[in-house]
Amino acid sequence: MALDRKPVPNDLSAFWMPFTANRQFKKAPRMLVSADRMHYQTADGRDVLDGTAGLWCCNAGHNRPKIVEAIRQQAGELDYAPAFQMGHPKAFELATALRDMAPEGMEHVFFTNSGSESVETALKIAIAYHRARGEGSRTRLIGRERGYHGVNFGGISVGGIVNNRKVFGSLLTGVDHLPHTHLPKENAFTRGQPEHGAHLADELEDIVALHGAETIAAVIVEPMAGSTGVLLPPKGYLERLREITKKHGILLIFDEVITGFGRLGSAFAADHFNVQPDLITTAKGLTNGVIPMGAVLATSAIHDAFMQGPEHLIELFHGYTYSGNPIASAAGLATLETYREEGLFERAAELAPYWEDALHSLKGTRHVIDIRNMGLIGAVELEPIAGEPTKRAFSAFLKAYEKGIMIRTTGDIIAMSPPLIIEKEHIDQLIGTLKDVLESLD
Ligand code: PXG
Repeated sequence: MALDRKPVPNDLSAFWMPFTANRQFKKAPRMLVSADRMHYQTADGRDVLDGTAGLWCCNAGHNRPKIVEAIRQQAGELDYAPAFQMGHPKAFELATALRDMAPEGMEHVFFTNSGSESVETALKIAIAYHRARGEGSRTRLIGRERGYHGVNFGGISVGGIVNNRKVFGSLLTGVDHLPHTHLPKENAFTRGQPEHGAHLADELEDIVALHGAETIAAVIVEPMAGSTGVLLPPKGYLERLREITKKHGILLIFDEVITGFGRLGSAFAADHFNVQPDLITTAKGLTNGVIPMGAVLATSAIHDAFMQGPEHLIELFHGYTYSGNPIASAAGLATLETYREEGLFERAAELAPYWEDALHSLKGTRHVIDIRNMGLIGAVELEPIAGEPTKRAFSAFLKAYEKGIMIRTTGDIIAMSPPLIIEKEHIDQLIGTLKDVLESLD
């Protein structure tokens, strides 16, 4: 049925695909042609259950009427307005709506077009903030091993994924890294936050002792590391990081590109863990993934540090052609309304125990060496094939797709993050199919 309406292109060569094995893909393409609520439809006419909310972004599911209509209407009313020295109402409305949803104290919103741009923006704001306050020596940025902060130069510099860094030259200077918090020996098969590892935050004291606090602008971490396999913060870890950063006048940036907008059962991870950062980066779920948009949330203390000097001068020399784009803003407003009207964050929290039980029922399944979960996110770690890391999990991904479920893999870890509208029977299907797939793998 899908085939006669949406033919598959017969030339795949021009599109250089992102983060994809291009040659392998083009020999056996996996083509999605439509989507509705919890399902994608493939070019060969099959339904595939979306176990990943696209790429962790379609938190309200697909083809949601309010969002679709808002985009349609906005395109016909005001398609584009200059982003610098001009405004349009929806960007201001969305900033206010975001502030109202954001953790206490996050009073201001800077719009970007992606998570990567949100990260660059936050890092630049952090450095410029210190300079605006007369602490121009604070330029150093601290990230963490196994951190993912997008693909631009700042983000890969503070990030901690070797393949995203090693072929791209010398990166930013003045960057250091905290150790990651993944301790499988101590914490395997923990439900929710692991017990062990809070002490790893104390490594920040060593970094401060090495470089001097007066050279450090900010620490950036994902409150829960998504891309490198759902690594949850050990109990007490984020609190400790907040304590140490505060003590030394260092800003704390939470990269909530994945954890924002209900993934953990609260609007933001900062709420969920009750730890207040200075800056929050977002994207993805802000527009339900439908139109590219990101945002950086900042406290008044940070914003106000820039609001000095003559009023006719630009306070921050930063921004994008599409910052607060009208159609993206309309999509964002409709998305936040959908989350609110349907109580989707609360729904995620309510479903979390069912999700947790379902995921952990995979303990004992062939190849499974760890399971991690929180809110509506989960990871199943597999024993790698000796000498061929990533191969087993990628085989699982291919088989799962054939059997009608979409999962993500990173290394030998399977990650799942379904739309927050998921029903219990979908969870059963997702986990049941995954079990069959794992049992069938070499
Ligand atoms: N920060 C975090 C924490 C992210 O997860 C980005 C920044 C960059 O966002 P953009 O919009 O520039 O892609 C991300 C993105 C995966 C996967 O499967 C994860 C992301 C993107 C694509 C795939 O792990 N995270």
